[in-house]
Amino acid sequence: TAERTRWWRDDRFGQFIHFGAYSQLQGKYTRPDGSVCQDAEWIQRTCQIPRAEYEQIAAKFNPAGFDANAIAQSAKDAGQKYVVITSKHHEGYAMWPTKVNKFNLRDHSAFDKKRDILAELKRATAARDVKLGFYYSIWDWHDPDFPDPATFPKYKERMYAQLKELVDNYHPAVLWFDGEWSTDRPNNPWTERDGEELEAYVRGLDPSIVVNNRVGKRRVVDGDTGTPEQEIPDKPVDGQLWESCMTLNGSWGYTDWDHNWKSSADLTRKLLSIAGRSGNFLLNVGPDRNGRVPQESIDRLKQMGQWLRTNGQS
Ligand code: JFZ
Repeated sequence: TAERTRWWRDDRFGQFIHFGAYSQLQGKYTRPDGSVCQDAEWIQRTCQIPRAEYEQIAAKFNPAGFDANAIAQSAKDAGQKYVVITSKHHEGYAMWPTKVNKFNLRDHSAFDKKRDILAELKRATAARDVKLGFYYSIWDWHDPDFPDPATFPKYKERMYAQLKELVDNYHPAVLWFDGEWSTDRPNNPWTERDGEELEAYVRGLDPSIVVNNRVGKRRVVDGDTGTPEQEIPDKPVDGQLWESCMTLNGSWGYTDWDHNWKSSADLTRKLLSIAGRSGNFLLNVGPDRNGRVPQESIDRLKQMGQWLRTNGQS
């Protein structure tokens, strides 16, 4: 762990990106009766969007404005040394051309068939000496084999195959797991064994990948890094490395209604407070349906970078 996490412990500040088929809705779903339901990356569940309709929404997704160079440059300018993007969130939609299923940005969208945004982001970050990692949800709302204990092993095989694609094709520096806490399988939860096995699998694919603790249920012994969410802990749990992830407003995925932006002064104070406690800060942006990062986010990252440069921290 010490060797593997050296860069991560030095780098301190990263950019989280929540981007998926849910971004197409931009935080709003209009029900057949005309009433409006709001949420971000959880919108499918919160608003109980029928599966077939959600698939139709995903089929229209066309993030033509996604600009990997602009994103990588915004990270660079902010003083962020790594980027972690959602490769697959709970909705089950893969943001790369996976061969495991068709529910992905290549095969199930209105997007340019020649483009691969994870490959674009890999190139753009590498060119700027910024590392790239992937969020990957164990919980999958789209795969019918996920909730049923009898078929779960089949889902697991596909999940393993997808992770192998991600590692072999993009060589991520981080795998940021989530959704091991799924409530769809109350009687057959993600077990300690499942977590141990998945972590060992990832280590076997590439031992240099930094893995977060949500890979398993044991939180402290699993993975390399703890993941407090939207909070700054007083002290690390059992000496574990940790990374606070936070939103710039109140949402992970893009919404057109959340204007509750934190100030750049507040964000800079948070970064310093986290770094002072030897933690990492993973600060989130959510591109809109076109793939564009909101100007409010860009401005805040820029201001944080300016402060860091002026005060000799970057
Ligand atoms: C998860 C996701 O459900 C959410 O959409 C977002 O991606 C966030 C970064 O991660 O939400 C969580 C996960 C773990 C905890 C709380 C919310 N937790 O451990 O307290």
